[in-house]
This record gives sequence, structure tokens and C-alpha cells, in this order.
Amino acid sequence: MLALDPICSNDVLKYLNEKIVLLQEEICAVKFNFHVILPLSLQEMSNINSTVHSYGLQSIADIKLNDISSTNAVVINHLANMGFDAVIVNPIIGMDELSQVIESSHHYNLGVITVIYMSHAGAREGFGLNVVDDSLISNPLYQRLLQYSECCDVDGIIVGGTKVDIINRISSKKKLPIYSPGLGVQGGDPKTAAKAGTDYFIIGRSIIQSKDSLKAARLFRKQINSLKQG
Ligand code: BMP
Repeated sequence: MLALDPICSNDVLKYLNEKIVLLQEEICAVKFNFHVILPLSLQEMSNINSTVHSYGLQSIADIKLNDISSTNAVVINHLANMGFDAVIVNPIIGMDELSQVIESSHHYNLGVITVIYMSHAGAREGFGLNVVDDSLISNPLYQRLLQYSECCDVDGIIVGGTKVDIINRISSKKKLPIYSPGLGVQGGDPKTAAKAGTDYFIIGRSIIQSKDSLKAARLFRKQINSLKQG
């Protein structure tokens, strides 16, 4: 999955389109971050998503949605109108709000992927914190987020590709597909992540900032495919 985070500020639309056209055969989906979506109009984002779809790819809105249900429902409606296929949500909102996000999203055929453990070093200060529930049972926060996600039947989960021990722990009793960012520039290795249990590999700068983006994408795809076959 291509994390299409543009590095240029002028003519972003041209940049996005060119990268999608160039890399479409090597990827299964394009992930657009909040900072990409924010300055674009509904029409501009819809046009980009039409290009994504014209190559049979999926488009994911990475906004790590994290609000009350009434607000989330409006956001989901906008994302559906823009033509997205899935949204990334922060399950810290709890099971009631998460269920409602899923209901609103599935109503528009929009998938929901939740963030369980992020890829950066400081992620342990949040996702790794031990939390105590009403019965005084202590668990790391990410395990609680995973439990919410499984109970609410989300469509996939995000676990940083740099957190191989966490991917291993989750994948040993896995119920949901694991999407991992943090590969390449952030230090994560696709091979190690694949062995631990990553299903989908989210890669951005190592491809789009490479001198030869197509070659870089091909190399990643070849590496990932050989791991999956082996
Ligand atoms: P890159 O391969 O260039 O590091 O990009 C990773 C992408 O995944 C970025 O869009 C980033 O915002 C996102 N991401 C991440 O790096 N770590 C996470 O834990 C969750 C993310 O969504």
C-alpha cells in the first residue's frame, strides 16, 4: 500500500496523479494522510480517487478519526462523497463510538482500519501504557484497543512494522489483517515484519522519495511476494 505523502507544496494534484499512474501496477492501494486531504476540495479529492479506482486500486483516508459519534458520522459522509474505500480510526474512542463509526462507514461500503500500535519510538508512551480496568486488571493499552477492534469487527488493524514483538504477539492469535507502516525510512524491515505476521505493507518515502520510484516499488513488491510464497 503506497503512503502517498507529497514532499512538494506546488501542484500537489499533478504530483499525486503522476505517482499513482507510475506506480499503479506495483501497489494494491493508496493511503492519503490528513495533511494531503485537508487543502483539497471535494471535487479535487474525488478526481484523485477516480484515478485510483480506474487502476483497480483502493483508496484509504488516513485521518485517524477520533471523535464523538455525531461528528464522526459527518466526517464519514464527506469521505464517502470523496470516493474513499476505507478510513483509519483511533479506537481510543471506545466500543460504543467505534461500533457507530463502523455502522456509518459500512453503510457507505467504507472499511474501517484501527490504529493499535504506532511505528514511532514514542508510541510506547501511549499505546504501550499499562491501563487498569474497573476490575483492577492491568493490561497494555494496545491490547485493550485490539480487544475493542475485534469485538466491534473492524476490517483491519495498524501495527507499526518497527514493533515486531507486538506484531508477533498479536499475530499468534490473530483475527484481523495487520497493516504495517514504518518500513524502510523509519527502520522497519518488510522481511522481519512479514515473518512476524504483517499482511499489508504501508510504504511511503522509501518509494516516492527514491530517485527511481518505480524501481524501488518493484523491489519492495518482489521482496514481499517472495516472502509470502516462501
Ligand atoms: P513512510 O514509509 O514514508 O515512513 O510513511 C509511513 C506512512 O504511514 C505515513 O503516511 C505515516 O503518517 C503513516 N503512519 C506511520 O508512519 N506510523 C504509524 O504508526 C501510523 C501511520 O499511519
